[in-house]
Amino acid sequence: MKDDVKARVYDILAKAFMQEGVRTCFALLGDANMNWAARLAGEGCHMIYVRHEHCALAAAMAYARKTREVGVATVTCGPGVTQLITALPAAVRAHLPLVVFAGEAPLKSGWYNQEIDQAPLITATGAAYHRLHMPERMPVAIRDAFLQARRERRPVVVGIPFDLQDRPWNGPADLPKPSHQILPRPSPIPPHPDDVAKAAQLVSGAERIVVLAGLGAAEAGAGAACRQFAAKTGALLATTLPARGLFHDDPFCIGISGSYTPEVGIEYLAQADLVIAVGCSLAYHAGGGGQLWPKAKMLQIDVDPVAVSQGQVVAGHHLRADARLGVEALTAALPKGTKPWRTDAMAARIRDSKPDSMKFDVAPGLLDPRDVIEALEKALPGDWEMVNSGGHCSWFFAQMPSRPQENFLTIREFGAIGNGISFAMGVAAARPDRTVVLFDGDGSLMMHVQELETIRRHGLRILIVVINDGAYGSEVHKLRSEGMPEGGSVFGYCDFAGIAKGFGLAGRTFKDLADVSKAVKEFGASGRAAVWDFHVSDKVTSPTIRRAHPAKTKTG
Ligand SMILES: Cc1ncc(C[n+]2csc(CCOP(=O)(O)OP(=O)(O)O)c2C)c(N)n1
Ligand SMILES: [Mg+2]
Repeated sequence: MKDDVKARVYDILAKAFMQEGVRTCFALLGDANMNWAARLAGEGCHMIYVRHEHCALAAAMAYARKTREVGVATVTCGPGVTQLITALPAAVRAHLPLVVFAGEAPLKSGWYNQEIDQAPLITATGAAYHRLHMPERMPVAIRDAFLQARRERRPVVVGIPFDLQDRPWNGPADLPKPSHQILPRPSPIPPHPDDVAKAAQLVSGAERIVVLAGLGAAEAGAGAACRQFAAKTGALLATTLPARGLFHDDPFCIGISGSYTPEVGIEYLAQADLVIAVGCSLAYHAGGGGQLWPKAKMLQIDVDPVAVSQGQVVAGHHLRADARLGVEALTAALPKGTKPWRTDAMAARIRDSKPDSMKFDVAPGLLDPRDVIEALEKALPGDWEMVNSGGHCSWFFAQMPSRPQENFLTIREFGAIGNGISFAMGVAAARPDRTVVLFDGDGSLMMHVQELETIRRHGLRILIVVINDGAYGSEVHKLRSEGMPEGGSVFGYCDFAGIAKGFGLAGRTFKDLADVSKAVKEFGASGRAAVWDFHVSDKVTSPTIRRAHPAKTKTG
């Protein structure tokens, strides 16, 4: 029987989320979450209603990365939950704290068409799943879900049968203290002096040092310490892809280390005799699978150093510490006047070299993607937020070295395409005062193109740059290198400007680059979201593909 006066469980659950500090929730509604979501909105939470559950979760991932808070999404039971299965592994691998409010099928029915055993689906992705089946304990369970997400830095999905959500509230009047009030806040870990002495000895014996900073270095605020260390030792600086821009204005930064290393960077990394990885998990791609610095010893400075990462023995020397404190202590322990590798001539080469100088034949009417990125790098304001997606084209748009790390986001840990538009929405929600620029491929954008409607409806200020080669370029280039027919990966240049207009956004096709600066100014003044479609040649092959997939057969 309905009780219209008494609070219901979903009312209390909405309050429990609000007192966890949730101010934005990415949602797609159904029977099993809509009452709760309506109450959450009523409590003042900013709801972003997307068109696919995957996009709700992916947007929450970007939101969590940008705000360093817990990202929140909600889906209905059954088909709402199964849609999460591609985003969750990426969130797990990227160590993103998320809480997902998921409905579950009602307990009272003997049969329900959307019923599925949700827990094993979710736990198979590496996320945690909690069934909340005791209404009186649910606020504590929500608090614990936030605690777990924060402490373990991973997604936690709470599944709540919707008949239980609908019941009158019979639990305690007061909510438990929220997670952020009871979470331990340990201070950054200083290094042990013995480890510092050993690391200093290693550094003193090296002549060509590269400091490789990861996202952990950025999060620990270790950027300045790394620069000081590099200045004292004459070292060069590099970052992983997600930490791009941490040294954006340092003349001795060779750019990204890994699959996206520019030409000059590859040359210098190959000469290194010591790589110092700071706040960096040493993922497979960061060192080009061990190929990029064949002569170098490896010292890892990290709160959780490892010997083996992603199937490879990575670091033989370790300094356990907070990234900033570790680098500062190491710098202080070094004598002045170590042999510097860096020279003014190197800085000039780093500044003046193209990321990739290979020549290709580009057919008239098409663009070289490298020129597109060079033009945008010059034209786009430095304080706009940059979001990078995946695909073959991601090599090209990785090459924008002038942009600071705090304005950059990419999450690539599961290697899935189709996330760019969601990540851009998450960043736009996290930084509503900023303009967001998404760089995406045509295939990736097409995978969740329905979200253009969400962007328009919520008035999100996003410029989508499509590097459109009319194909799944990654597959095309690999198939070509094998001498295989590429037909199944070629789609032709679809009209993204027309598609954008159909969704109520501005759209434009670029056949040349003469107007890019003017277009950027017009876009900035318009206040509208837009899709810019750059038709590029599929003949321009990235260095990564050329290295990993050299042509086996001439295809002509
Ligand atoms: C969800 C998912 N499906 C398929 C793939 C395989 N895949 C990797 S790159 C790619 C092509 C992406 O095309 P596009 O976005 O146009 O970028 P391009 O490679 O053409 O530059 C595909 C299909 C994937 N990584 N993720
Ligand atoms: Mg493409």
